[in-house]
Amino acid sequence: MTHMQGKTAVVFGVANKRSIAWSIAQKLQGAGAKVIITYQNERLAQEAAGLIADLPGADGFQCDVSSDAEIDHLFAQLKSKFGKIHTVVHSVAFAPAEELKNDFLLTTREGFRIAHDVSVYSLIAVTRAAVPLMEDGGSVMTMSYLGAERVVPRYNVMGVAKAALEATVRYLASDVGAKKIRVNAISAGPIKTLAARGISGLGEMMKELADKAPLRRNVEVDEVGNSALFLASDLSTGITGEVIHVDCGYNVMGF
Ligand code: 0WE
Repeated sequence: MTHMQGKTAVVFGVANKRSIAWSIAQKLQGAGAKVIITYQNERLAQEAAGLIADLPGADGFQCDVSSDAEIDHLFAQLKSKFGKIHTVVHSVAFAPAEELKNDFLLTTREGFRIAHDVSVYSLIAVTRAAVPLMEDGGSVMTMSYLGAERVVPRYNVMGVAKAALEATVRYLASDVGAKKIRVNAISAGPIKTLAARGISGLGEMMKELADKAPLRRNVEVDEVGNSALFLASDLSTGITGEVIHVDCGYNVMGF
C-alpha cells in the first residue's frame, strides 16, 4: 500500500496504543506517510515516545490544542522541519467527567465551555494553522459520534459539542475547498479506548449495538483507521464536508 507515499500527516489525540488516533497513525504510516504525533503535555511525552519508537520515521511534538500559542508554535516547527503537510487528523475530545454522569439539564456553563473549546474550537484553530502548510491541497478529518444526531443517555454536552463539530466540518469544508483541502468527520461506533473507560453502561450499550447493528457486531478500531486512510488518501478526493458513519450500520436502524 503506497497511497500516502510522499505525504506528511499530523495526528492529534494519541494518548496510548488503544487510541483511535494511534490506529489511524499506524494505517497512515503503513501506507507510506511520514507521520507526526502530537501529545498534550510533558506527562504524556513518555507514553508518546514509546509509541513513536514503534512507528518507523515518525516524529513527536508537544501541543495542547486548547492553546493558540502551542498550535502556532507546532505549525511553525512543522513548516521549518517539513515545509508542507497533507493530512491533519483531529481525534480530540473532552468534557469534565461530571457532565457525563448527571442529567443533561444540569450541564454547567463551564462544562459547556470546556467541552466546546477542547472538542470543537480546536478543529477550527488547527485547520487554520494547517492551511498555509497544505500547499498541495490536503485532507483534514475529525472524529464524531452518533450522540451528535440522537440522544445517547449521559453523552450529554458531548453530544451537543459533536453536533457543533459536524457543523464545523461543513463550514470549514466550504472555506478551504478552493485550496483543494477537504474536511470530513468519521462518526465511529463505541470503542473501548481510554476516553471510553469508566463510562458506566458502555458494556451494555455495546452489547445492544451488536444485537441491533446490520453487521451484528461492534466496530473495531482498525476499521476506523482504514476509513481514515481512505479520507486521507486521493481515493476520496470527491468527498468533503461529509460525516461518514463507521459503526457497522447501527445508525440506519429505526427499530
Ligand atoms: O466521545 C466519546 C467520549 C469522549 C469523552 C470521554 C471522557 C471520559 C473522561 C469526553 N470527555 C471525557 N471526560 C472525562 O473525564 N465517546 C464517543 C465515547 C463515549 O462516551 C460516552 C458514551 C460513549 C460511547 C459517554 C456517555 C455515554 C456514551
